[in-house]
Amino acid sequence: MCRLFFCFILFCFVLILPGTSSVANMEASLTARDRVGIQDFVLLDAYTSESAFLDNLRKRFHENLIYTYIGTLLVSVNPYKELDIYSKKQMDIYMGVNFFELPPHIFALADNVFRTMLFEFNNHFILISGESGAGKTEASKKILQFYAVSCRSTRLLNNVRDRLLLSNPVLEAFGNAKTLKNDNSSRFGKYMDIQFDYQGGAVGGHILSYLLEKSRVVHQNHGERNFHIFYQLVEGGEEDLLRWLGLERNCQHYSYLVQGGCAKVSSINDKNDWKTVQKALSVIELSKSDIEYLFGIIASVLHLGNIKFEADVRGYATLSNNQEMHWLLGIPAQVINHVFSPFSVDHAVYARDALAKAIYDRTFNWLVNKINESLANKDSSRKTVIGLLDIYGFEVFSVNSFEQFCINHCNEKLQQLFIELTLKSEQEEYEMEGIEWEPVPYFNNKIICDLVEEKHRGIISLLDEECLRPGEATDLTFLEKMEEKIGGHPHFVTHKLADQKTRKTLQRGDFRLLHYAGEVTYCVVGFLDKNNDLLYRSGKEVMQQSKNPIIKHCFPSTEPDSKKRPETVVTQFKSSLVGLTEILMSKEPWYVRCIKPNEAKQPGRFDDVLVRHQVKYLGLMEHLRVRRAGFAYRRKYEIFLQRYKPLCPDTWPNWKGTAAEGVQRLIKHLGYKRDEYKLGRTKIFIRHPRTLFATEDAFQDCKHKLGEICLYKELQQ
Ligand code: AD9
Ligand code: MG
Repeated sequence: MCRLFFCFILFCFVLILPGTSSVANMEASLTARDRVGIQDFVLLDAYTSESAFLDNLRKRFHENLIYTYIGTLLVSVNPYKELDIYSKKQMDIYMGVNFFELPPHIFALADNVFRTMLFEFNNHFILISGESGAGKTEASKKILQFYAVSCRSTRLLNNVRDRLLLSNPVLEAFGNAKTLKNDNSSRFGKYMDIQFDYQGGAVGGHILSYLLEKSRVVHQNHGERNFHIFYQLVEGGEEDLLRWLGLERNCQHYSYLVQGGCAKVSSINDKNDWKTVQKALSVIELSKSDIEYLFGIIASVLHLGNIKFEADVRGYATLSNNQEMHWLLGIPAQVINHVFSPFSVDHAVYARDALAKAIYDRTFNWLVNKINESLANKDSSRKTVIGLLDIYGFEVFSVNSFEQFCINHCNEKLQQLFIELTLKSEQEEYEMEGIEWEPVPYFNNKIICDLVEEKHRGIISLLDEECLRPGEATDLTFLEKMEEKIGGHPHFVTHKLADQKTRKTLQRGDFRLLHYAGEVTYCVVGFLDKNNDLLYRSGKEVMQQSKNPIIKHCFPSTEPDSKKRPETVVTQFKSSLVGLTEILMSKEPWYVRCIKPNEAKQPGRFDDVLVRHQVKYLGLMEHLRVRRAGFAYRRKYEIFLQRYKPLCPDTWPNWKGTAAEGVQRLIKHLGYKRDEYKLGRTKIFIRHPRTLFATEDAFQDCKHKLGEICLYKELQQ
């Protein structure tokens, strides 16, 4: 326990000691600091200089040292190539070793979160952020793999471990896709709790998913793909299976797969991935029939996309026969016909796409629930959790729509949380504790969050209002409403409101938001439609008649929306983000900030302008300044005194006065220098690690002297 405590304290600091890993050897052998840079920005001499920060990051990147600390925050630069630093051997090296002893690594962070959780017996989360393609999903997988190897193992626990690990390829197959930014881009947000027992065994898990980008099912931009699973099935599915599903082994045959013009991607092996997913599906306890029904649905979506309509003599849509889909969904052909028959051809295409999106989206949620059932911890004993948050990163395309608006707002909210927890609350704590403090200025993006989500006049409210006026409102009236209500906002501009120079860069149907991470121009077309997300009642009713149990489950006949208007997409998303923030705020935070070194996804290229921009908007310089100027360690007087009181005859074995007075007496006895510490209202703040190291060393010595009895007593307390 003492060892753990010591580890924890040391973790709060950073020292450079010679390492032993291969990364460590690499760093050690390159003694010239000039060459490999510094492994913690806190130790950088010119710590206020952005150029020095960038130089350090670049130097390390070119030496394949992709990780650097700012105190306990880990900065990670995507190497865009496989590095030999994630092997089992590397995991062993980082396991149970103090944070400062080895070069920065995602494993070091994972290990320390784990040990802090065990020691303090409380809940933690790791927030992994960065823009699309920066390496968030890879980082979260490395952390999970580290826990899978490092945590206590028994046969039972190994089952949980395997399920946790294999939930990843399944969710990636169904929820990730190739975009222009990233060949394996997450198109949903994922928060995963890993639950540990008090001995550190992984006993269960739970996943929350956020807003899947379902429009991708029916439409992909040029250079992008649909969700991986479709291509995996068509490319990798066994002959028998494809025959049964009525599918051809040719992606070009399916209109939902060819719009982006890149069904084949060199970095993706759909055939192999299919095998991985098959294996994973069985480990997460999907039954053989579940799997058959699941792929029946995936195939039906492809068939649905190929339905063509013709106008009959009265102008109503009629559809060509599509036998496979009918029986895969277990719904008679004439009943499906009925869904589209009262519409015009255009309208029928719209209804068809809405149905395909709904089917896929609900099946995805069904899958997440299934995974959760298999991860559920049956034992009710108290447990602690480490949460991993890996969401879709900030993204800007040449045309940005409702989906980017939601994704970027989600990133804005997480940046706000980061600011709240690090820059704001840290500085507020000094103020609250009465510690003299030169405030570090920082940009607070609350103004942008408010612009989007403020009641009555935020963009979300205005959008919802327009969605309440069917028939009257259009995307353009929504734009006008925004111009009217938030026209003067410094982070909002449209063609009409812009000055002459800016106007040239905007179309009439655009609005531009100045996000924390940069400007994004959104095309307003489709906002109302996507936010309303109408699924025709007839479509829903027909799905309820399905013989496919997954579909039946996903379209229950008792849906609460029959009378009440369902919440709009953006409002649901907004509430789920509030829920997420609450989950996170109740836990101890740790951060991984991922940086994308170039837009070309190439190894060895470090684009200064691009990286500088990310360093800026991720708030890394401000974070560094607060870390540098602040105090590395703080503890409540009671806790500090409790541990170190044996070091002073006045406080040992019992101190009669207040804890604050006891601590004063104690540190006087220990000879703390005046500038090394500050006494707050409820806590002692210690500036440098070395001061506390010395105290901890003295404590360990003293403990030996006092012998086992003392140790025993302490453990009992
Ligand atoms: V998005 O917001 O989901 O679009 P991410 O998740 O930030 O994005 P991802 O982790 O998917 O990005 O990384 C993109 C690609 O970069 C991966 O597919 C890898 O090819 C590459 N990458 C990222 N991190 C590493 C790494 N540590 N080592 C090697 C990496 N390659
Ligand atoms: Mg991702």
